[in-house]
Amino acid sequence: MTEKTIEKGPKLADPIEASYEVSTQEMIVRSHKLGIETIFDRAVNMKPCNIGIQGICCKNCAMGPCRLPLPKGGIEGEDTRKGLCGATANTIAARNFARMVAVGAAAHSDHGRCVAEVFMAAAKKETNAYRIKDTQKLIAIAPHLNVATTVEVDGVKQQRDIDEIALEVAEAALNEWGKSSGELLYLKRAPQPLQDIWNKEGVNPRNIDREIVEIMHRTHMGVDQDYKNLIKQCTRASLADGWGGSMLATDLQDVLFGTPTPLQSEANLGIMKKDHVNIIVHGHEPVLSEVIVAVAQSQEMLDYAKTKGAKGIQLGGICCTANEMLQRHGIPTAGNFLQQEMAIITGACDAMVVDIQCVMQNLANVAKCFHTHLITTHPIARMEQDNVIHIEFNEHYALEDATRIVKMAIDNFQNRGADVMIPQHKATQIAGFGVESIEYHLGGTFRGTYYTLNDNIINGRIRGIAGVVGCNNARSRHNEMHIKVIKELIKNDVIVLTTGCDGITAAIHGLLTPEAGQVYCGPGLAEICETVGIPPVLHLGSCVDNSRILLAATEVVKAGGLGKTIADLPAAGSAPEWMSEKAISIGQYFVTSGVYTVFGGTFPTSGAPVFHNYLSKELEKIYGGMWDLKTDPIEHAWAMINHIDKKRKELGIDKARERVLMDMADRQALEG
Ligand code: BF8
Repeated sequence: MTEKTIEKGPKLADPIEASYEVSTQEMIVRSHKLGIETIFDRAVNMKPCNIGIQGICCKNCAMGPCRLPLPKGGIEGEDTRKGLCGATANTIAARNFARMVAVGAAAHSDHGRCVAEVFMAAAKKETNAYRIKDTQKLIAIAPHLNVATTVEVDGVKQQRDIDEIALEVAEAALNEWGKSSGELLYLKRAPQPLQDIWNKEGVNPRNIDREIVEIMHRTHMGVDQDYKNLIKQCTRASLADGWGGSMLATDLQDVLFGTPTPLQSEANLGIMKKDHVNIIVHGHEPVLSEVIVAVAQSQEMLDYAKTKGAKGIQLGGICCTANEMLQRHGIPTAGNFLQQEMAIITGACDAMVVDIQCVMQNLANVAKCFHTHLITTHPIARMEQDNVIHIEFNEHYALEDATRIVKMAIDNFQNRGADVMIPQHKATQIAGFGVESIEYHLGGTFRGTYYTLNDNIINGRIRGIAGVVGCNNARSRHNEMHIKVIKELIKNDVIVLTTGCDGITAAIHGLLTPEAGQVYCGPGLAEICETVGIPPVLHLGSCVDNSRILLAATEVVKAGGLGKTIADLPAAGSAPEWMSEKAISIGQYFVTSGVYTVFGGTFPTSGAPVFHNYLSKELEKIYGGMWDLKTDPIEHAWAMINHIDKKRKELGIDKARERVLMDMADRQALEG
């Protein structure tokens, strides 16, 4: 390890102000001692552009960038701000917003495409690294892709050959990215009234790629200049993400690698082990990491590690690759987005294997200070620094690639310096929930439906459902918003579904155990957690698995008693520390699926009040969902709870909360 002094930026981050989480604070202190700069230091030295942050800087042509700052004291009367071409603040903000949706939808969907290609290779039996694992899920999703699962032989219905179904599912799925006619097939999985709205508005995606390309065209200089029309296209592209690329990614991953079921694991930097080879997988696409897990657990590799003086191999994950490995294999989580540099700064990371998305370029600079092998694996995500090793993923040679990577990490164990500091903090977590397991846990084996969940919402033990998801953002104190928002929600009997870095945060702070119910929840939710044995915060996986939340909400609608569509449910969404363009795409498909969605931090349209107002008020009249921004965590949570209470009132179940002990007559009166 070489010690370096920080050349730029005289200020260092205050560890306590930078993070709400102790092991991260410890690693920030260590980084300062070692003279290693991290994102936390850069955040205190570089302020964001105040115009860009409000969405009112246009750099879509070489006559600009045209910057349209809000006048001091706001706008009175007509908003006369214009770019050189005459583009208004609304047009500029809407175009910028649309491009964020396009990038976010592209990221999720391209991930889904890669999985579909691996799925195709597995279906054709072209690779020995993958096979169709969950045939039950394959049979469940096939009809949604118009693939028959049965065939009639001599007048008797029989199940079709699994290989044939898999091949047709692979073909139908891949077709969703570029078919020349029709609409996205998975839209039909949504509640009918929601489909009716999409049909009426004409926002049904035609295929996944087309909607993203069309945003890029429409936002070129001099094309779409009507913010309402631009938002329609945002809706198409975002629905192509949530009900398309992301949902296909989730489904195909489940079929290939197994549908998650609840399991126990651990979370935080303390999962790394001093006497083990530590391999961290980081990114989003689980296709190579799945094979790395299998190889690292093989006896051959464990024996090899012992020959190098290690007691074993410890795998850990960062970001959504972590969530994928956690939910299917119980691989512990090393940290969330803002902890990626910290995992290397422990000095105990023998290899960090990265794929796509949310991988900081500074990892290479941090890795240079240690023995860590930083290995990029994806053809579309390489790094320029010369200490980075590139081993390109190919589904046909995945086993060989994974073996090479694991061996490199083992060989590197002996190069570890003496100065190792692994924080001791880690927490137990129960993760791996999904549409199927919620049905099982809250419905029981006999009923196997969402009836019990609905019943507990109707009787008021559960006040409502919140989806709290998304990133960390170095502009706010790491993890603080996430935890304060979640704690306020569960304290008020709102059950939380989580994905992405929010899920990791909840795990690290001890909210993913059934015992958390007794400590942090209101009496109703605490009772459910104790009776059913679930945590008050259910971890549903990675960010593409937000599609699981859409389907869970649809199941709640189907189970009855809580309205006819997602917008009727006592439910709300939140991304308290968002930073990624993917979050904007997710938010847009939640809003246009009927969910009131609150973001923390900043919102990239605040400099264009008319357009901003359209997103935060007018969209509700069309889709039943709308955007909101709340920067204070308690206000943020209460905006969601108030929305939930509003929906309870509209459903006529607000009285039930006041009288939890009801007799049969009360119930009949309520139902009547
Ligand atoms: O897709 S929550 S920081 S890791 S973008 Fe990235 Fe945000 Fe984390 Fe997963 Ni999602």
